[in-house]
Amino acid sequence: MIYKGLVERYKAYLPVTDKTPVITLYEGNTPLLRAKNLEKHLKTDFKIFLKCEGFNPTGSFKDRGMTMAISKAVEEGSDTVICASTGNTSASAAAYSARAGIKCIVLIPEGSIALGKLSQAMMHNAKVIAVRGNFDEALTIVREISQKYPITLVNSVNPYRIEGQKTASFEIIDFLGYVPDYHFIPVGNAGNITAYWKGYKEYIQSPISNLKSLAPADAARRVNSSLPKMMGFQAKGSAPIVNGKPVKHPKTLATAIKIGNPASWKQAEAARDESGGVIDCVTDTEIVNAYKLLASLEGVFVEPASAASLAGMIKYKQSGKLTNTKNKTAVFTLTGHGLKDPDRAIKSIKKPVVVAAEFKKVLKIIGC
Ligand code: AN7
Repeated sequence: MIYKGLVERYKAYLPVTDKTPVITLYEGNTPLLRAKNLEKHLKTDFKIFLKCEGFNPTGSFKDRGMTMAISKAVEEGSDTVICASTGNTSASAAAYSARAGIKCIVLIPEGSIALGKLSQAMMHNAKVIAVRGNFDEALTIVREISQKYPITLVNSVNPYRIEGQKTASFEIIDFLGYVPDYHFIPVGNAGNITAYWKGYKEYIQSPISNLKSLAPADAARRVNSSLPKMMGFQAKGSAPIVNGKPVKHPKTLATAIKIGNPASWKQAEAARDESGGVIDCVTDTEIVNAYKLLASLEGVFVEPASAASLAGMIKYKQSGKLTNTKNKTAVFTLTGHGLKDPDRAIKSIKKPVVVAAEFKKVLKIIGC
């Protein structure tokens, strides 16, 4: 069957009807890649799978939530949407709004979003407003605007965003045919960890999911025993959930997760506690290390925030906190594409060698 986007594929699990005007760029259906080079390099018993969300139409997982949020906004008669964003939400909202033919307003923290994301929002013709402040302040403003004016908020506090994003868990189960043991994921505003956890819980109870090993009658048992441990990782300078209090001036080079007061804080803690997982943090150095490993060992170029998931696993392994990993499956959500933030990539690697355009000089550099 020709793939027509995640709403079409998973409509039985989503709050849509035949009348919903589905706005889609055929998002979802992203690769779940086994990462054997990484397994070998890290000397781990884990079977590592990478959920490559950078392969979505605008280059991040946000498209899953945005197809739902924009479709529902149109269904409800809205002609304008608004969001605050560290970049990816704005790129996605702008693209889906363009496709729907509605207006899109985005507030971004000035100077703190990657260039690729800013260029997307602008190219898709959103009204881009850079505020002299951080993401959390921008979110407060757009929340207030959406309460006072007929403008639909499409940040992940919009429940349709979570509904769309939960389909990533469905795809993982459908692909593997079983539920993974661990799920590692970056945490910023905490919508995605909330969505994955909701998705896992709902899907294992579904009689039509592709769960080969689970008879429907056993579903209740599996809810308690076999859901993955949700392992969320914030950046150390922006780790409010780990610190137990909001961070006023969040810092990290992973600008996507530079968030000091996550909207879905409570839901993220619930995912952690119900699953027996953790929410912890990783340093920028650890993030960049994992970022380079993914690109150099697996051919998967992600943006820095995405690498927080792998950085977290490496940190836990090194500190001896991950035991009994033999034959266990760990899925890593790689949330956004590396091309979103080329500046960071160029800062993280050796510059190309420059030589004269001469055969012999080039040969010498190659070492022939
Ligand atoms: C690449 O775009 O919040 O914990 O405004 O872009 O669900 O917030 C982006 C978040 C991880 C964190 N990785 O996800 C925004 C925004 C990437 C991201 C996250 C984001 P949440």
